[in-house]
Order: sequence, then structure tokens, then C-alpha cells
Amino acid sequence: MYTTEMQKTAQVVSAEDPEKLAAFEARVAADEFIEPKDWMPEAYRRTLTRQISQHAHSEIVGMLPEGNWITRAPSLRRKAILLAKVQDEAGHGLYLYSAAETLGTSREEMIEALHSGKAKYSTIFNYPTLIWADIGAIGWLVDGAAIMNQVPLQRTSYGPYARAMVRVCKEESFHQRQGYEIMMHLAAGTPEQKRMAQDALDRWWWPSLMMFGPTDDNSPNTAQSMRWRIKRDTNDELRQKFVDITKPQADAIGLTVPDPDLRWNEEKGGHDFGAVDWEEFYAVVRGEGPVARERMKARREAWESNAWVREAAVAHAEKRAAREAA
Ligand code: FAQ
Repeated sequence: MYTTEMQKTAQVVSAEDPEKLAAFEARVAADEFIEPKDWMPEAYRRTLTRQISQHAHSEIVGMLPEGNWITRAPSLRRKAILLAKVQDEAGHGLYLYSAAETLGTSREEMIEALHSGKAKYSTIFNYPTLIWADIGAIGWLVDGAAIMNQVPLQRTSYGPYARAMVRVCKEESFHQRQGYEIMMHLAAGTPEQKRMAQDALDRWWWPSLMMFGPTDDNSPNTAQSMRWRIKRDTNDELRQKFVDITKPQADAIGLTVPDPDLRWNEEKGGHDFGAVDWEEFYAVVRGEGPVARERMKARREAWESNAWVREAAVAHAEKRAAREAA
């Protein structure tokens, strides 16, 4: 379920009832939402389960690099804001697991796939947060990239996923601004603070560009996902938009994007930019990221040590149901 098997996808699609498939494709083409109880091709269900669960895992694993700084945030105000942000990410994970469950895979199965290494989560969360400025860079760049990708997903063809994205995008937009505000203050601070901001930008820029996934030529899922309107833009289109929006933001606070090939191209109406290190991207996807092991260890330990909370919630629900039945 979690690996790309495009040939298999093609076989599964051609094995579907042609009349049902044609009716489904007409609905998608008319921009109607597909709902959980509607008929859908198996490959559509599988792709969505993969993408939505991967997205949910990213939100939950994404709490770790920032959670690491809650006790070390430089003021009470920064601490309160960061705490609220990390809590929002937990909420996003929960809406997304709920949306994925409507496709017929249980939350336990999804979590088990994450913990066993079968399911992916975003490469970006395998990099460490070394200094306070990294929290600014994550909000500005990582949430900025997430919004770029998620705003179009409010119009994705699967209803529960599209609706979950509406609130997620509102919250991500607050996250992006809080990150940029941290960077703005550091960049306008002492020379040492400015140096920290630049260092964070240097380390987070390229991994942020990788968040959009492989180039369109090397993206096995994009063509079918665009046809079924699961994705509304390709990986390269979104990466380009992100560069075009973010470069002037860096200029505005006096920071330098670490790419000597980055320049405005009048003819194309966008920036040209340097090559992403795809070797690094694929290594991180394979689980070889700088802090990949720590991330999975933290998730597994949290799942095990908090089992009592899940058990208590179930016991409470059962007692209440028994009381109501009596
Ligand atoms: N990391 O054919 P494509 C956030 C995999 S949320 C790891 O192009 P697709 C909020 C891909 O799964 C960030 N794996 O795939 C936050 C596929 O593998 P598979 C997460 C990646 O699905 C902020 C293979 O490569 N956002 O940050 C990555 O059409 C701050 C081939 O790729 C979402 O998940 C990657 N970066 O396009 C939280 C958004 N890229 O499974 C806390 C929803 C690709 O076939 C703090 N997802 N792969 O073997 C999407 O839009 C898409 O799934 C893409 C990938 C665009 C990520």
C-alpha cells in the first residue's frame, strides 16, 4: 500500500468496472467531491490512503524538532506561541488520521506502518534543530512550503481531505508568520543574532525545497494524481512558486538565500535556481536522514509509554456507554 507500484496501479485501474470508472472520472472532472461511501477505484483509495497518512505522520513527527525548544524558548511570549503551534500540529495530525480512516484503514494500522518504517513522513523532519533561529526558519520556510502545497489541497477531489485542509491552512498561515517574525527580529538584532538567522536559513533552505518531492520527471505518482485531481499542481510548479515568494521575503530582512544560481528570469516571470541535491533527498527518504533514528525512537517510545492514556479513554467510553444503556 505504501510503495509506488505504478504498473500495478495501471492493472488495478483497468480491472475496474468501466461504467463505474467512467462515472467516477466524470464526477472528478466536474470538480465534485468524492465522499467516503461513494464508489471509487481501488488505486484512488490506495493513493489517498498513502498520501493522507504520510501527511498525518509528518504533522506528528513534525512536533518533535519544535517540541525540543519549548523549554528553551527565549521568553515567556515565545514559549506560549511555540506551545500553541506544536499543539496545532497535533490537531492537524488528528484530522488527517480521521480523514484517512474514512478510506478503510484503521489508525492502528497507519501508526504501525509508521513505526515499522513501511510508511514515509516528510524528509524535512529528519534534520536537527540546533539553535533558536531554527524555530524561526521552520515556521517561515517549512510551514511556508507546507502552505504552498496545502492551499491547493483544499480543492483536492476527496471531500474529507479537502475539508480538513481548510482549518489546517488557516493555522499554518499563523505558523508561517510567527516564524518569519522570529527571523525578522533576529535579522535586525545584534550581529550575532543576525548570524544565527543566516545560519538557520543556510541549513533549512535546501531541505525545504525537497519537501515538494522529486522533480516532475521523476515523480511516479503525479500524473495519475493530477488526473484524479488529488493533486492540483505538480511538485515543480509548487517549488517554483515557493522560491518566487520566499526570495523577496529574505531580501526584505537582509538575509541571503544560499544559492549562487538564484536570479530573476524576466522571460519566464520567475526565478531560476540551483539544482537540489537529489542524492541527499533519496537518502533521507530511505531513512538515512541526520536524526531519522532519534525521530522514530521518540515516536515509538511515546506510543508505548502513553498506552495507558488510550486504555483509560476506552475504559471511560465503555463505562459511559454501559451507564447510558442501563
Ligand atoms: N518526504 O510521486 P511523488 C508540514 C515520496 S506537513 C518523504 O512525487 P506524491 C506541516 C512519495 O511519498 C509536510 N517522502 O509522490 C508542519 C513517493 O513515495 P511512495 C508534509 C517523499 O505523493 C510544519 C515518492 O517519494 N506534507 O510540514 C517526499 O505524488 C512544521 C515519489 O514522490 C504533505 O504530506 C518528501 N518530502 O507527491 C508540521 C502534503 N516527497 O510512497 C510541523 C501532502 C515525495 O510512492 C512543523 N502530500 N516523497 O513510495 C503531498 O502533497 C504529496 O504526497 C507530495 C509527494 C508532494 C509530498
